[in-house]
Amino acid sequence: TADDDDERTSFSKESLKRAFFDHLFYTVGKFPKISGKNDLYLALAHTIRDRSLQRWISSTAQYNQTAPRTVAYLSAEFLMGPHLGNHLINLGIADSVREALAELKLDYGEILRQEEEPGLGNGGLGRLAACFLDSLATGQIPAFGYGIRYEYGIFFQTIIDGWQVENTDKWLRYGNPWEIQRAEWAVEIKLGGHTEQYTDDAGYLRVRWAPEKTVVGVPFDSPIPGYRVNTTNTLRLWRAEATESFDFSVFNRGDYLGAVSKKVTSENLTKVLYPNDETTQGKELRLEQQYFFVSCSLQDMIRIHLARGGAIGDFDRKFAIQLNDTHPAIAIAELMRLLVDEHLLPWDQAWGITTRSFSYTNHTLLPEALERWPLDLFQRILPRHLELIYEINARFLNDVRIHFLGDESRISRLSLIDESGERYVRMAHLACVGSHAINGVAELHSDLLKHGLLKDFYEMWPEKFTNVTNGVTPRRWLVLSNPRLTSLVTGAIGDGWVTDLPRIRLIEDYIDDAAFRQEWRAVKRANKVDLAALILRRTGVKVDPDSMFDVLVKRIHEYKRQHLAVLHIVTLYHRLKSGRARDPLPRTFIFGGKAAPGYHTAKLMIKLITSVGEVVNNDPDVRDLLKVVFIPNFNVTQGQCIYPAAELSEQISLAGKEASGTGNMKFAMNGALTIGTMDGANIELRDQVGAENFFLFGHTAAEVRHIKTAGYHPGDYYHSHSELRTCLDLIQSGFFSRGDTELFRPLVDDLLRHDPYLLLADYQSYIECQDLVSQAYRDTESWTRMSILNTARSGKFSSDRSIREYAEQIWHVKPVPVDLYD
Ligand code: DL6
Repeated sequence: TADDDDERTSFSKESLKRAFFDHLFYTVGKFPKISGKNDLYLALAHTIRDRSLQRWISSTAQYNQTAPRTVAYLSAEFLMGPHLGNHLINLGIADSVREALAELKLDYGEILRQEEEPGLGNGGLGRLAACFLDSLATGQIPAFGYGIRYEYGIFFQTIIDGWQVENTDKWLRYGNPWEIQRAEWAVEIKLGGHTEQYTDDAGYLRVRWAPEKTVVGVPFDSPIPGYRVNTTNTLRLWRAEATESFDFSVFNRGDYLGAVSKKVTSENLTKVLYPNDETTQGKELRLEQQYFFVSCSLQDMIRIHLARGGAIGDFDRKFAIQLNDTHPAIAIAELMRLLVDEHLLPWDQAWGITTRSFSYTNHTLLPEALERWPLDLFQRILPRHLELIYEINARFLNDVRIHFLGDESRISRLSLIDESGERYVRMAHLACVGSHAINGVAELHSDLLKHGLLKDFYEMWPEKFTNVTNGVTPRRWLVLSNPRLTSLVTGAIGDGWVTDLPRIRLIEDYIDDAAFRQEWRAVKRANKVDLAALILRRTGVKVDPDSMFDVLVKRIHEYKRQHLAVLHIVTLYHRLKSGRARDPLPRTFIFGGKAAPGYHTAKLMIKLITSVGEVVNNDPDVRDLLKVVFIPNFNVTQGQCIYPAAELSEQISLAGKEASGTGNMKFAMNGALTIGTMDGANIELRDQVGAENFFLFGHTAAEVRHIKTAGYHPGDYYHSHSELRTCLDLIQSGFFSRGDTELFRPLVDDLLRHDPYLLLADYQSYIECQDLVSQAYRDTESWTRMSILNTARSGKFSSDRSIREYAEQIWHVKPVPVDLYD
C-alpha cells in the first residue's frame, strides 16, 4: 500500500506528497505557510530527483561492474532546457504529480515554470547535444555528456525601444537541485609555461610540460533519465577553481587581495558562455575554456577506465568520443599528450588509440565559423600541444605526399597549420586527421562537406565520411511540450510512437475521420490561445488566435534571412494600404531569437522587425489583419510553448548555408506546415512529408553557386520587380523609423549592392509561395489534412534514429539494460 512505500523511490501519490513536505521542511528549510513559489519548486525538484537517483546509482554501478563500451559526447554547449518536466515525463509520473499537487491545492504548471533553465548553449548545436543525451539514455546506451558548467549561460535578452539589450543570465542564483558536486574527482589542468626534454629511467628521451599556472576542474553531475527505462546517464560539467584558495607565498608577504585575485582569475575560466554561434573571436579565454573541459574529461575517462580494471592500451575499446564540432578538437592532441607523456606509450600505439577513439561532427559551412587559433596565442597557452600538433602534421603530410606525389598546393591546403598569411592552427583539420569518422548533419550538408569545405580530406579518406541527419527528442518536443496533441495521438494509436516515432504514421489512418480532424484543430487552437497569452504577457500585444500563426524563431543571422520575412510583411502591408489586397488572410507573424552581442547587422535586423511591428500593429487601416510580434528571450522554455502553436514554420535560409536545422523538425512534428528552401534537413523533411504538403521556394544550392559565379547583381532585381522596389524604398524612406532615413540604410544598401544571401534573387519566388500558403490556409479541411500528414510523417526526425545511426555506424556501442539496485 501507499503507506509502506519507500519515501524516496515510490511513485504513489501519497508518498509523493509526504516526500514533498519532507523536502520543503528538511531540504529547503521552510514550512508551507511561509513558502514562496521557488521553495515549492525546490521541494518538488528534490522529490523527483530522489526518484531518479535510484536509477542513476544503479546505472553507474552496472556500468562500473560490466565496463561496457561507453559514449563520451564532448560538447562546449548543452542547451538542456528545464530538467523537472523532463524527469516527470521520462519517469512516467507527470500525471500522479499533477494530481498530488492538485490535492494539495497547488498549481503544477506554475511550480514547473519556476525553474531557471540552464542556458548553457547558443542554439542548434547545444540543443542537439541535449536531444542526443535524451536519446542515448532512452536507447539504454552507456554515455556521458562532458562539458562546461558556465556560471553565466547565454545572455538574457530584453527588447528596449525595439533593440536587443543583453543582461547576464544568473541561472544559479537560487541554487541548482539537479547537480551533485563530485569534489573527489577533481583534476588538475596545466596552462602556459614551456616544455623540457629529459631522459627517463629506461634511457628514453621524453618531454615534460612545466606550466605557468594550474587550475582545478571540479565535476558537477546531473542525471539524464531515459524514457521509462532504468538507464540514467550522467551529464558531467566542469567548473574551474583555483588550485589553492589562496596563494600562500603572496599571502605571507601581506598581499591578501593579490592572493585572492589569483583565485578569481582561475575561476573566470568557466564564468561565461561565449554568445556567438557562427563566428569565432580567437579569444585566449575561449581556447583555455576548450582545453580545460577537454583535459578534465579525458583525465576523467582514463580514471574511470583504469578503475574498471582496463589497461591504458585498451582505452579505445571502452570509449567512443564524439567531438561536437571543433570546439573540443584539442582533445586529439591532449589524448596524445596523456598517452605519450604521462602513460609513456609509444607514438604509433598512442595514435592508433586516439584515432580509433575519436569521431567528429561538423555543424557549419560558414567560413567565419571555422575555428583557427593564431600560432603565437596557441603556443603561449598550450606549448606542448603545439609540438604534438607539429608532429601529427609532419606524419600526416608525409601520408599526403605518398597519396598525391608532387601536389604541393594540396599539402598546404591540407596542413594543420595555415601558413597563407599570419599562421594559424586549423582545428577542423586536426579533427579530421585525428578521427576515424567525420559526418555532416543532413544529406545536403554532408555532400557539401565532401565536395567543398572538406574536399581534400574526402579525397584522401573517402571511407571516413558519412552523414547522420539530425533529429530531436519527441519526449521534450511532443510529450512534454504538447500534452494535448500527445493525448489525441495516443488515444488514437497508443503510445508506442514515443520511443518509436515512425509509428506515429498510424495517425494517417484517421485523416478521413472528420471528428479526428476537428479534434486536431481544437488542439492547435488551444495551443494558440496559450501562446497568445504568452505574447500578451511578454510584448503587450494582443494577437488573434483565429489568425494564422506564422513563426520564425531561431538565432538571428543574415544567412537565416529573417529580413526576407520582413520584406514579405512589408509587401502585405503595402498591398493592404494601397487597397490591392483582395480578401486578405489574417496573419500573426511571430519572431524570436538572439543576436550575437557584437553582430551589429543582426541587431539591426531585430530593430527592423520591431519597427515594422510597431507601425503595422498600430495602423487602424490594417484592422488586425496583420500583427507582428518579437518575443524576447527565445529559449527552450519558450520554444515549448511556441512550436505546438505554430501553423506555418519559416525555414528560409539561403540554400547551402544551414547545415541542418532542427527547429524545422520540431515544427513539423507539432503539425506546422513548412515554407522553406532546399536547404539543410528541409530537403529530407519535404521528401518525408511529401512535396504537396510543403511550400518550397527559392534557388537551390547549385543555382546559388551558379548565380554567384556568373556575377550576381541584386540591383537588377530591384529595378525589375516593382513590389520589391516599393518595399525597399518604403524601409529606406524612414516610414518604419519615424522618419529616420539613416537607421536602416546599412541593411538596405547592403541588399542593393552585395546581398550575399540572395534575398532579392529569392524574393519573388518567396512572395508567390506565401500567396499559395494563404490560399491553402483558407481551405481549413485540406490544411488540417496537411497538418496531420506533417506530424504523421515526421518519424525520421526523432533523435532516437540519429543516435541509432551513430551507435551502429560510428561508435559501435550497444544498449546495456540496467537492473535496479537496492
Ligand atoms: O547540428 C545542429 C545545428 C544545425 O542544425 C544548424 O543548422 C547549425 O547552424 C548549427 N550550428 C551551430 C554553429 N556551430 N558551430 N560551429 O550551432 O548546428
